[in-house]
Amino acid sequence: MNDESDRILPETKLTTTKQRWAREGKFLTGRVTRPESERLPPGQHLVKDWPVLDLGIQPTVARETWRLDVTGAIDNPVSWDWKAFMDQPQTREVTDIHCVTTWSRYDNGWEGVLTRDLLALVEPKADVHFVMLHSFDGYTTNLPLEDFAAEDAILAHSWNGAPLPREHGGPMRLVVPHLYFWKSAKWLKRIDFRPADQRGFWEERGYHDRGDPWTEERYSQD
Ligand SMILES: Nc1nc2c(c(=O)[nH]1)N[C@H]1C(S)=C(S)[C@@H](COP(=O)(O)O)O[C@H]1N2
Ligand SMILES: [Mo]
Repeated sequence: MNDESDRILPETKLTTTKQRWAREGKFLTGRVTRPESERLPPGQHLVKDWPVLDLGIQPTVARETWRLDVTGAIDNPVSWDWKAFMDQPQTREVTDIHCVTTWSRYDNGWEGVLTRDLLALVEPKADVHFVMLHSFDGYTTNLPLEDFAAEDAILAHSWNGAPLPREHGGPMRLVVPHLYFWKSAKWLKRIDFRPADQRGFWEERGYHDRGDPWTEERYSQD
């Protein structure tokens, strides 16, 4: 901007320091939270440890052979090896976990690729409304596109500063913080964009199609 009025603003030490903070993102925690009073969804209790829940198979997926395929009704299908995945823009954030078995865990630090950055790259076609996630253990789970595209949904390879442990879905899992944790597929291998909804593993077995913890969408009504 070369507007004259810009130049007569005083440049004090404080204003230049504050401009630097804005550039550097100082004090940004990356945290996405509700007011403390609304932080724990109904029927949940807090845990400090991190429980492991899965189908009993914890696949060993080496980074050397790992691949992520992004398929379906999209303009630019991708198949990433580990390097290609790590070459994508990386984001850090801190979010809470809410499991349908009633435990919640606060302040989990994730690092990985935001689903929004993936969406910008693959460009789903206009008729895409759902996403099906496929994992290396055979697990599947489905999401409406808007939930997959939440601003804090992330393809996470690290937790609290270290590589995501295998039992929690390493080398890479999805994390969708605003839904029950069964939507957060561990050991993710394929993301499939589709016009129509189809139920995943738990959704076929009595769990809710969407899984919003704030309205206790725990079980399916039909
Ligand atoms: N691939 C895969 N992802 C999965 C599951 C699974 O069995 N396989 N279980 C889901 C369920 S029911 C929960 S509660 C969380 C548990 O994640 P955690 O073991 O890291 O706590 O993973 C979800 N993602
Ligand atoms: Mo779960």
